[in-house]
Order: sequence, then structure tokens, then C-alpha cells
Amino acid sequence: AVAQARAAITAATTLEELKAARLAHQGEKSPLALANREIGALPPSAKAEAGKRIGQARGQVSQALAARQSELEADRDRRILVEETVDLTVRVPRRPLGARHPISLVSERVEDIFVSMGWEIAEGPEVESEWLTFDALNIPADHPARQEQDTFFVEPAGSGLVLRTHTSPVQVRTMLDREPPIYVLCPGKVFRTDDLDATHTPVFHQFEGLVVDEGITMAHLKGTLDAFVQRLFGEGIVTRLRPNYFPFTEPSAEIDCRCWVCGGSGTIDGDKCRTCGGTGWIELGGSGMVNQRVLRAAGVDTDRYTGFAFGLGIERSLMLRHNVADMHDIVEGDVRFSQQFGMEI
Ligand code: FA5
Repeated sequence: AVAQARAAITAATTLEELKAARLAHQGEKSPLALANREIGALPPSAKAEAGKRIGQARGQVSQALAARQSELEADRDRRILVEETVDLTVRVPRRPLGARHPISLVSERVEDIFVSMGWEIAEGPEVESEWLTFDALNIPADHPARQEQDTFFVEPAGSGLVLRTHTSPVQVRTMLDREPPIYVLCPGKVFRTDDLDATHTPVFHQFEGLVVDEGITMAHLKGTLDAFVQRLFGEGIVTRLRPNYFPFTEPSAEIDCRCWVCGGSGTIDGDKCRTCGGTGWIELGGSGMVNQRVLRAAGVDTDRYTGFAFGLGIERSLMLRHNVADMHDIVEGDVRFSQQFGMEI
């Protein structure tokens, strides 16, 4: 019976199997337990000897069980240590990192360029008064230019508030706020009821430049724009000033850059270039000498001071600088698009 028990105990490879072996060889129905019970029926002379032998046998079985028990427990502990190991070096999925939007990067770069020329940054609200957005800029209610900049009006009708259609109201705010000499850059978000297409978006960004000082001429405007464009886009970039009309500047000029997709030819493989609409030029913004009427409305002494101003689209600047062919990429907010630009532009 001891040999059988030992065999069963050794054969047990798990704690469950050992439990079964213990029941079979140490339990109430085990051969040794049965033998123990039969001692009572033996003649008195044989009782002591039988009791001793069965006691020894039960002791041996107990020992074997205990030994196997601790072996199997040690096995189990080792296995748990391996199976439940925490590997602190494993790469776990993290919340994906975002990226700074290139519009922010270009805006900061433009600001840096002007700040390095000694200009200051000025800001104004996106919900702006109609008076500052239009009237003070020589765009009265019946002026056709008011319709040209398709305006979002703020309810209720007649509130006198609009979502600013350009950054030019910040010009007026600045002139009302401080005395010349004024050298400010006003970056910000603007809104128009334009449909989203390859070169337009209803919410876009402009930066407005304003200089008011003694003896300022159109030559200062041209020199400033040239210096700026060369620093933002690089040496080779070609620009042109095209006579134009803005109510708030006189004379006025459109600032264009040569189209970077078709190289200025207006066609790609015989088809009309979609980026510049076949003109070979991309319009960057408007500029001019600040209209005397605007200076006067803002309380500037026009006998003493003249000024120039310009307003450029940041989206257009980004497209030009980084060969972005479609405005959709800029507004859709796909982090993979932003990631291409890194942290600095
Ligand atoms: C103006 O907004 C004038 N305030 C600019 C100005 C300032 C002129 C100071 C003179 C003196 P314009 O409407 O042309 O001008 O817009 C300026 C630039 O904004 C455009 O040249 C273009 O680069 C950009 N822009 C206009 N509409 C959109 C649009 N829907 N999406 C993206 N960019 C646009």
C-alpha cells in the first residue's frame, strides 16, 4: 500500500492531482485506513505489531505527501512569477501625441520677422463693431466694398456687430489708442461667407501691418514687403505690386507671388493650373498708403503724419511656403498633416 501511495504521489504533477492522491491514500477509505480499522479484529498478541507497522506506513505516506506538496507549491510559485511578470520596458499604446498646426507656426514666424524689425504686436476682437470694420475704414453702408467682403452679421439684426472680415479694424483701434510713431503687426482670425475650395476657406487668418510716422512713403511699403517676403519665402521668391482699389488706402496695390505649382505659366501639362486659376500668380494680400480719411477718423494729425498698411492671408503664405496645393488640408485638422511641419517652420 505504501509503494502504491508513493507511486501515485510522485505521479501527481499538479496540486489538484496531489489532492486526489491524498484522498485515495490517506483518506478514510484508503487501504491504510481500512487496515487500521481491522486491527481491532486481530488477536491481542498481533495488535501491537500491526499497529506499529500501519503507523509507520501512514507516517511514510504523510511524509511523501508533504514533500510532494512543497515541491508542487514551489513549482506553482515559480510559474506564477514567470507568468505574471510585469515588464516595465514594454512599449504600451499611449494616447497619440498631437502636433502644432502650421498656421500657428507660420503666424509665429511672421511675428518674429516683424518683431526683429522693431515692430510691436497688436490684437483686436474677432466679434467686432461694424463701425471699426467698415465705417472708420471709409466703407460706408452703401459702399459696394461692403458687399465684396461677404459678412457674417451677429444677431440680433442691427446689433452693430459682425465677425470681422479682415484684420484692418485693428489698425483703427491702434491709431485711436496710441500716438505715432506706430509700427504694429496685427495677426488674427477673420471670417467671410466664402465656400471652402482649394484656395478659400470661410474662416482664415490675416496679418495686418500698419506704419504711421513722419515722412512715410510708398517706397517704405515696398521695401518692407520685399524684406519680409524674402525672409519668409527665401531669396528666389518673386512678387509684384499690382494697382488695385481699397477704400482704406490710396493709392492701393495688390501683393502677388508667382504661382509655385505651375511656375507662373498658368498651365500644367496643357491644363489650366488649379492653384492659381491659370493666372500664374497667387494673390497674397492688399496694401497701400493709409487713406487720409481713415487717418482723420482715427484722430491722426494728417499734416504731420502719413502711413502705409497691408493685409496678407496666412493660409496663402503657408501654401506658398510649403507647397500645400489644397486649402482642405489646412482646415481639416488631420494630425498627420500637421506632423509634417514639426515644431518650427
Ligand atoms: C483685405 O482684407 C484688406 N483688409 C487687406 C488690406 C489691408 C489692404 C491693409 C490694404 C491695406 P482682401 O479681401 O483682398 O483684402 O484679403 C486679403 C487676403 O486675404 C487675400 O489676398 C487672401 O490672401 C486672403 N483671403 C481672402 N479671402 C480668403 C479666403 N476665403 N480664404 C483664405 N484666404 C483668403
